[in-house]
Amino acid sequence: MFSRRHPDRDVEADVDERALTVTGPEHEAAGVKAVLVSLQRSVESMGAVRTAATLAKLNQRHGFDCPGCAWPEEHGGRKIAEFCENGAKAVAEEATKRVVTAEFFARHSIADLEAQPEYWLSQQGRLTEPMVLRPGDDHYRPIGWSEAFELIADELRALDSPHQAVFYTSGRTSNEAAFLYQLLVRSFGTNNLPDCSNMCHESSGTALTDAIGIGKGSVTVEDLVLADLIVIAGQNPGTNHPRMLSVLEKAKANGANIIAVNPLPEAGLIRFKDPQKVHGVISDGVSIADEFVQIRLGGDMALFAGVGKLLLDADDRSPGSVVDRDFVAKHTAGFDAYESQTRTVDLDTVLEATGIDREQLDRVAGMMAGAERIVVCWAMGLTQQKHAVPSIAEITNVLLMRGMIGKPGAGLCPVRGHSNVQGDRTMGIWEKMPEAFLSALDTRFGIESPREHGYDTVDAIRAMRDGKAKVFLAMGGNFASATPDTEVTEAALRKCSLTVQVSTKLNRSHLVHGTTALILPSLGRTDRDVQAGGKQQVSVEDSMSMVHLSRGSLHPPSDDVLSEVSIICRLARAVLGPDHPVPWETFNGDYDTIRDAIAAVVPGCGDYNHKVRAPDGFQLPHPPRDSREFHTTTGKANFATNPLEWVRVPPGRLVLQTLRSHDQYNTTIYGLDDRYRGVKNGRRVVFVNPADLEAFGLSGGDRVDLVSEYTGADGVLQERRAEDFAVVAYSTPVGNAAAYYPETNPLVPLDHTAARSNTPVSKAIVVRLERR
Ligand SMILES: Nc1nc2c(c(=O)[nH]1)N[C@H]1C(S)=C(S)[C@@H](COP(=O)(O)OP(=O)(O)OC[C@H]3O[C@@H](n4cnc5c(=O)[nH]c(N)nc54)[C@H](O)[C@@H]3O)O[C@H]1N2
Ligand SMILES: Nc1nc2c(c(=O)[nH]1)N[C@H]1C(S)=C(S)[C@@H](COP(=O)(O)OP(=O)(O)OC[C@H]3O[C@@H](n4cnc5c(=O)[nH]c(N)nc54)[C@H](O)[C@@H]3O)O[C@H]1N2
Ligand SMILES: [Mo]
Repeated sequence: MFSRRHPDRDVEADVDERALTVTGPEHEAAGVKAVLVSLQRSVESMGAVRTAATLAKLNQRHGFDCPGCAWPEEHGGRKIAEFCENGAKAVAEEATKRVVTAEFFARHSIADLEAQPEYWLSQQGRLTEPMVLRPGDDHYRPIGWSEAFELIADELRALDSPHQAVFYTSGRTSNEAAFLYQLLVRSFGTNNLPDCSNMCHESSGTALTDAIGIGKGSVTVEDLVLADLIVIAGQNPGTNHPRMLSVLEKAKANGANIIAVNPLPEAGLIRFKDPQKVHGVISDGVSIADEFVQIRLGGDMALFAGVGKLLLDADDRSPGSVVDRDFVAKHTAGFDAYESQTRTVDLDTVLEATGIDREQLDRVAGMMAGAERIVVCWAMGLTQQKHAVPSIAEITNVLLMRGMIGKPGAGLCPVRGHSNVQGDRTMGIWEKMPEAFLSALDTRFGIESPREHGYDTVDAIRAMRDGKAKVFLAMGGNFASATPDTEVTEAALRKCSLTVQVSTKLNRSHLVHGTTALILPSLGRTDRDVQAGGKQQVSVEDSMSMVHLSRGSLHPPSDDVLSEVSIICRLARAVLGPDHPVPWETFNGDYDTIRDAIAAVVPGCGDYNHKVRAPDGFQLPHPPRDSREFHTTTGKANFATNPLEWVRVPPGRLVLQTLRSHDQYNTTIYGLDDRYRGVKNGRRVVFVNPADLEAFGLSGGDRVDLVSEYTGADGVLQERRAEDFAVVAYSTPVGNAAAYYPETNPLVPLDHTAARSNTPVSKAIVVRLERR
């Protein structure tokens, strides 16, 4: 019944959105339904036997790392099944038996495929052989691997400068592949290494590096379980990090309070049933948030500034009870400036910016003042704002004042997205790696890495748009759909002489192509990887700096699919020639040799091959967490003082956030339902407060166009349009709306980026609704 799909037919994917139904949000996450949904999904696409074999290995010591999110596995004996509904969906998506063959591309022209939605494209199955689109041709056709590598090498060598090439990375790439990829790119002569992190947690890295000297979070799972107060701001764990919920449940069982700061009452934040536990399945579930702060979009900096002021007031009433004077004196710099600025914060402004009332602000401050071990978690609601960096700095200020860094049960917890996005950065995927890394790389390999900074994601789009970059290569991801300003980005990609996508599944980036285009199919996390030296394993780093091995075991979708490591090594040989000092062939044959190189170059990775083989892997050093050491400009943790910023709603307009439904992984759409928000059979919906609907004379179900309004640096008003969305009345602050990414990416102006991190502002776009 579940045999491999016949390649002579397309997979049907129902994309009819006319059947949209809206039932209103659910008030709890997971539970029986989640288990059933995940198994049903997996069986549909993988078959029953493959499902059982695959899910049994997911996140187990001798299995593979979940290609879903970057939430860590728990230590000390894994549960029988350490996965969640959405992890199972991510696995089913990759481990599907459906395949896309040369015959599929012969049947479908580019124009034909371009007319299909992203959902349909990904449902067609795994890519099975390298394909090329030659200049002027309207179909992808098969090409041999060697010929493909020669073609790329010829294009790269024909450039006037290595800086005319851009090398993107998405966050699923293993540490081994990431390390070799940056080595190839730097050997070639550029730092043009944009990655998905530029659109994701770049703001966290920027703020934390200033404040504590390292861009990573300072807590472990154990700290969350020990905390007595956990704040979750701008994150929807029920959908995006479901395994986090069982940790929150444990923390609550230990007596922790939880504050959820979010414009939306997200199901997982309100109530949760643990599908991993029998009692969870049958009980009524646990109430997660003790305090739900329904904040206005972009109000977080004001919230934490207001809390800071109230904490100082509380300390005045009982000196030393709130401010950790000892920690502040010994370990921090800049407290006096922070204190004098924060004392002047106007609480009426805070109430206006956040939209909450004074009683709730007092309650939140009271909880922050009374707790002994506080963890603050955040994700895209904080990082994708214009003032993301100062907002995260304000959170850090409050934790520093309370001495909440470098002690058990307390700290900063940016919750990462892609399963290895943090590891990729550790391995050197960054357009501005520090000098120490580059010189270690040069010493190890006898190369000369370029020193001038490269393009990040937004700058890479500008460079292609302006004709400064001509070759685009992506190690995974879906650049055309994931980036802002779709029309501008697509035009930029189309200007390239060559676009190359290393991918597992078909996506829009294969159809928005340069003069010549290549699709290079790669193995995924779940696939068996056998090289000259035998069966290989790779390593990954989770959101809490734990590094461990991952071994795929499934039969690859075809014999003509290469691992990312092989693709990089063979491409390097073609581009850099046989005399290049890096032993590419040795690396390709045995990944232990790559790990030896990582040990020599990457800070904290000494003895990598040995340490990564410990049953649960090893934890990378984190000086603030480990020993309250801060490698900052002052040698101490830095308080920040920034002018207070928030997001205002212009009259007659709404501020729109773009977010994920429960049935997608970034640009990969699993289905058309958002179960927790009560939406079925449709993604072109916009969630609006009923009072706004009334003011606009609209009602639920009406169809509208979303028109974004943005004034550029030249003072000229720009408009962008996304057509035909159904209006859904929803609980969101007045003036704030929400709609799904990537359908709304055409509305995000390329220049609308966060100060300093250059992250696209995907969570605050001024729009008007135009009735159709
Ligand atoms: N199943 C699944 N898992 C995923 C992903 C996926 O697409 N699907 N994506 C992965 C990736 S790459 C990432 S980065 C993470 C993303 O994980 P999240 O950051 O949880 O993802 P978003 O859907 O963007 O949700 C942002 C949340 O922030 C809230 N929010 C928006 N603006 C504001 C604001 O101004 N202030 C506050 N306080 N809250 C705000 C929104 O209401 C929403 O709850 O998930 C990862 N895991
Ligand atoms: N408007 C708006 N835009 C956003 C966001 C938002 O919240 N709103 N979020 C941003 C964020 S947080 C992120 S992280 C980016 C995500 O940006 P990307 O990482 O570029 O996008 P994904 O959709 O995760 O990429 C999916 C594709 O990756 C390929 N793939 C999957 N697994 C593998 C693998 O193992 N190897 C290889 N080689 N390829 C693989 C498949 O072909 C699949 O089609 O989007 C950003 N864009
Ligand atoms: Mo992300």
